[in-house]
Amino acid sequence: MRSYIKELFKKKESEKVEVSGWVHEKRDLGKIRFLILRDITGIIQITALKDKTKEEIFEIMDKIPLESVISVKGSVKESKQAPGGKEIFPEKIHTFALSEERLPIDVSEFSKTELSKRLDYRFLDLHRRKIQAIFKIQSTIATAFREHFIKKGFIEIQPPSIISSASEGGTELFPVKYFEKSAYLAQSPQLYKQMVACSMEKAMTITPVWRAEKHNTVRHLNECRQMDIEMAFAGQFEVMKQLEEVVKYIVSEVMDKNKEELDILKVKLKVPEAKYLSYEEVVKLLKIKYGEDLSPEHEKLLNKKFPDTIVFIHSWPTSLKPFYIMPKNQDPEAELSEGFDADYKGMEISSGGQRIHIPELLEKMLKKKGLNPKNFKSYIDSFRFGAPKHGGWSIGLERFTQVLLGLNNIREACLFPRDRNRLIP
Ligand code: AMO
Repeated sequence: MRSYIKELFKKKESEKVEVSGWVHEKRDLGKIRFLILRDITGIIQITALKDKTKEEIFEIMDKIPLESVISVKGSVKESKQAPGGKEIFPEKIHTFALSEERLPIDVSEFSKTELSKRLDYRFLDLHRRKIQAIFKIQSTIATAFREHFIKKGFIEIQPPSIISSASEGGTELFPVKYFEKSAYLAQSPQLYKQMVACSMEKAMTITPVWRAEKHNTVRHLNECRQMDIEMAFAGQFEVMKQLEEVVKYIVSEVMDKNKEELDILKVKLKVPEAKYLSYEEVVKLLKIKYGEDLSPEHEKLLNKKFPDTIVFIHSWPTSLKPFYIMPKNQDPEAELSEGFDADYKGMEISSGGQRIHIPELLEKMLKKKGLNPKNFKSYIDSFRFGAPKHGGWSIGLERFTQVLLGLNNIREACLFPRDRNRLIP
């Protein structure tokens, strides 16, 4: 029966084993052949000595192209030189799938193939241990997020992906053909999670969203996944506290569950501190113009001042926040709002705040933003039948993975990125 490579390191000397995986590396030292076999749990050395191994096995080890899939039956040997201290002496090798001799990208540990070429062959790029480490960690992030909020009594919701009008001002929409109506791909679960919070109180979701922004940056995708919460009877400070707690939990889970992956990526983590500053305090601290958004340079500066800290910037100007964010004192003329952003390691990871749950105020704020309340009728109506104060936020899953692991480009944190120029694979 097949064993995973990780389990082999617990086996006794001379124990018979069978392993399957990909040919990771090969070396020919005259009378010895080394082959490194890889599966999802690790790598192990297969060592064949000319006078102790069948001719046919030696031949297969000579000819088999890198990344081919094989299974090896043999016995475990202790070895000081082998990675992990154990190796296998092969008695039988079976070839499951031959790879083509010439690989279109370099998949070795020190691969220098540029990102865009790697993404053209992402399916092969995913053979690399470094890349696998990123997505194993991303799986921990999403699982920790879900676990944390389920334990707190949140319900997981599945919002629609096809919507009839914009939910985030400022970003563009992808139109879709929807029978006789015009429809769009969802930019956010925003309006739906609010409706759920106003009935079922505590909602969470991990869901894809689409943004038709034309710019091409290292921190934006046109399709990304968002991890959102929304809760009733909460203002911006209550939901920021929820964010602080979950980010700390996610980081501690990654530190605990992904030691090997962090080693492979050479990333050292610390559970972050939290700092709460108002927008006005940040304007003074960074000497920026009041009413301006933070630039990437400002975010980096903030990280220098508060390293390993989630920096919450609360009470933003209404003009810089979407229409659904509550203005201070429920006053449509208020300059400041109950909206916030959270920065970590020099980049925005999340934004959110308290929402408007008063239909008349919502209509006024929509108009102030140049939007037509008629297009939001059912959303506005949802607050006419018993809607409490509520708030929430969203963390971008790929953005958070990028930030946590210090990746230069968000595309590294997305399995199959969709951007202006990329729809394949
Ligand atoms: P916002 O648009 O700020 O807010 O998005 C929240 C978080 O989602 C991630 N994100 C993105 N990641 C990659 N590519 C993109 N194009 C992209 N756009 C956003 C970021 C960002 O901080 N509905 C509100 C949230 C709320 O108020 O609950 C919203 O979507 O990490």
